[in-house]
Amino acid sequence: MVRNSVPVILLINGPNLNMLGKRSREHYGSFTLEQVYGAFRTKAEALGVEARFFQSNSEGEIVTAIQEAMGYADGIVINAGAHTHYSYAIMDAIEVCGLPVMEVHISNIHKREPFRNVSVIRQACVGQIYGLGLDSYLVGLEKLCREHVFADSKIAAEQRSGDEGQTGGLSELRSRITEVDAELMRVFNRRMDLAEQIAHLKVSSKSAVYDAARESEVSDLARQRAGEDMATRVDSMMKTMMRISRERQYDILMKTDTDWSIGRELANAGHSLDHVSVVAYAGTRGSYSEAAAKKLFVGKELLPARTFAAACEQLAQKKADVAVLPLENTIVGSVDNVFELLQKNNLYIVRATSIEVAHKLAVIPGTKIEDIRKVTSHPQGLSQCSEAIIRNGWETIVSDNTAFSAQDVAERGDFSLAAISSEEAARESGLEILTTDICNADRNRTRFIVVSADLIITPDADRISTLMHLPHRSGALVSALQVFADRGLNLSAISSRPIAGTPGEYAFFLDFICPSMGQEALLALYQLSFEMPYVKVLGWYVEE
Ligand code: CA2
Repeated sequence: MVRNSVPVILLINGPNLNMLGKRSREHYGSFTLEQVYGAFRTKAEALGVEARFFQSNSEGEIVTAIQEAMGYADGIVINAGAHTHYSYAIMDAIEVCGLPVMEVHISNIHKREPFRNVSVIRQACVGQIYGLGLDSYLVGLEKLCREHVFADSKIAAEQRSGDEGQTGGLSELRSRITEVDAELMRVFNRRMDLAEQIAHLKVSSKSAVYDAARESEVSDLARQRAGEDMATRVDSMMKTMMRISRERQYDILMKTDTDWSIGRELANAGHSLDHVSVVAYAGTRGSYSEAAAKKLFVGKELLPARTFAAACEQLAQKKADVAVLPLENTIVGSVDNVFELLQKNNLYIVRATSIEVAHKLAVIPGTKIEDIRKVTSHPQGLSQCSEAIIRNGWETIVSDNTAFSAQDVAERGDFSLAAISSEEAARESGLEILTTDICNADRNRTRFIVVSADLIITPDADRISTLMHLPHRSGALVSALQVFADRGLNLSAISSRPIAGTPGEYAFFLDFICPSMGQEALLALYQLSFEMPYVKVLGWYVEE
């Protein structure tokens, strides 16, 4: 058999499609089958293939047409009409013919009656295009040619011409990709220009940038155009495109928005910590919080408090200017209730630091390790030393603070009780330190934050801490993070907490590296303040 040098594509239309344009315009539009043939022929010419046509209302004739196509065609586009949903004979014929066959439908069969959602021929076809009206035929033809007919003949040509051919093929394909990329850039820029024009319209009409209904419409259309096999990828590409378009729009809108509450709050923030003269901290002499407070505020008055909450209370009562609280530890993660305290007392983070936490086993002088039955410390201290506690079978007693636990041991004078505290706290209480490794890891560090009742953004600030409530929809966290990533901001910490009273919903604490009042961070916050249910800046500060 002598094959045509121009690939031949057969278009098959099944039962009732000869009636197109005559009735049922609601689902199938007003175009006729003749018009479909005309558009298909024009597209085929543009693609460099020859189009042939076949229509029948009979299943057997369609089977025969498919079998005969094996003798002259390079691919088939088929709208099998209602046979789509039940003709195993047509499915078998497609499978047997060995040609690439693209299934097309004028209407969106997946959004119609349940019996139309099923296509028994789908598994034998290379793809399925639906819901684009007459365009389904053209998109189907183009996809069939580009991804199957041309690709197959290219591979065959390369196989025929051996290694040399393969190298030439690769570089040619790459240069074609470069051309496509250039084309993509042009299209992308056009889309951004349109997004900008929309932004200017929205400035005057004061309407929202994010329009969920419009975005899902764009997504749906893109999925249908892409066909089933590429739908998810194309959808994710379109979502990225829409997010970038929104970002462009927010860039324009923020310039003229005087009513942005986070922006106002940031603009009214203080710029210096010079006024700080009293620093509250949880614990007593020798506690790790005291060490952090001394490191951060050299020579200032330090005000001890029994608990973290009591340290925050000192702020409320204006007895202290700032409070130092532990936030997270390298072994056990975040310190319970500090995030809650921040929210409850409406406090801001104004500085941070990290210190080495070297726990010691502190006992009444003369106590031997074998005498110990119980250990006492703050829950953090107990967790950070959990392995030694379990190994020795010690009972645990919870204390408000590691330094208080050392005081307790000294006051009780009990040889069977040891405190887990710093060396300094042990010394302060006149305890002795037993030389035994008790911490779960060699290096143990805790990060402390300085909190204040006012937002203070010092010029050396290099990170921002935010609190966000995310909507209950798939990909919400990713899209929030993406807004920062698109603006070149690096995520430096992330943690989440359930939102009290709303089971299944979470608050996210997200930290990003960015300079004081950096424009990119401001734009990201501006965008998210419209797109997320709740956004708060917890602080913009430096970590020493
Ligand atoms: O959406 C499509 O292209 C269909 O394949 C069309 C078939 C239908 O059975 C499939 O479920 C989906 C039906 C074509 C009937 O065409 C008519 C055209 C004009 C007037 C009446 C029917």
